[in-house]
Amino acid sequence: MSTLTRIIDTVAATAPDIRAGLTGRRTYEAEENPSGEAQLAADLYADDLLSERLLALDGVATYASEERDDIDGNPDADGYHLACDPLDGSSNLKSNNTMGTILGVYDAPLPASGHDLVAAAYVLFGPITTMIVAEGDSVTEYVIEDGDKRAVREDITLPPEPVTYGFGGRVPEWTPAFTEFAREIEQELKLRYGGAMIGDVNQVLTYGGIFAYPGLQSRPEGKLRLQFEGNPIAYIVEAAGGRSSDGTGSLLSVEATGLHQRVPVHVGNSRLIDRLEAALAD
Ligand code: FBP
Repeated sequence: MSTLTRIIDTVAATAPDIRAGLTGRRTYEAEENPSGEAQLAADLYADDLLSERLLALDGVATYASEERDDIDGNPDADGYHLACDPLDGSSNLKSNNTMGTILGVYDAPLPASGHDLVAAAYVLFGPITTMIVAEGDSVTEYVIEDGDKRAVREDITLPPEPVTYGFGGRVPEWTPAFTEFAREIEQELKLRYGGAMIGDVNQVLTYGGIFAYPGLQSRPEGKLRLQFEGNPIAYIVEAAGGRSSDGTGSLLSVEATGLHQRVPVHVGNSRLIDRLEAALAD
């Protein structure tokens, strides 16, 4: 079995343990993550479980996550470098809404370019637990039951006719150019924004459309982290025939300058991302 398959299977096998451990961990800890956000007990629990199990695998050199300052493992060792968002959308736990785990598998020490990704995946804790895995240009959806993953959709591509949109950040904080673009999209598509990027991106992967957490007037670099969120989601959407953008070009081409750097994230059907870039260039 390849190292990549063992990594993906370990994340799938850990998902039920994470889900089972959420109930009693809906309280905030005293600490903040490196991005200055409050950490839930569940964030730390999921991070510890994943780091312990993934770093134990042969062929895994390092593990980094949005919940810890530093990279663990041996950056000089042969093997993959893993970037993880252990609980994306964790602010949804208190209101019992969707969230999940994001993983990027890099073939270079972090921080690395999106072009160094060899695979990316996310586990979605929705009514059921599913996992989307992209490797090369193939994207597969699995249902996770009792830690086993069963393929239910293969060779996933974005439906050509977009249906849904989801835009993060407060509307008054949007730039005038993004606001103008959003006003157009609102006339064309249905709103699907649930506060967890992977839930919203799964709408786009399933029905077609666009998800964005744009650069804001007070924070032009946006909210989402390039290594743990932007790159893996861009890799998956591009493998499914869509496009990603930081506003000017593919997220995968954004220069990696810091482990916890933020980046504006826009992903979806290619022609919608083309229109977004044209609107932001105006
Ligand atoms: P976490 O990974 O810390 O949960 O943050 C990311 C996120 O929750 C995304 O999943 C989501 O798109 C966004 O932040 C929601 O932000 P906001 O609360 O500003 O709408």
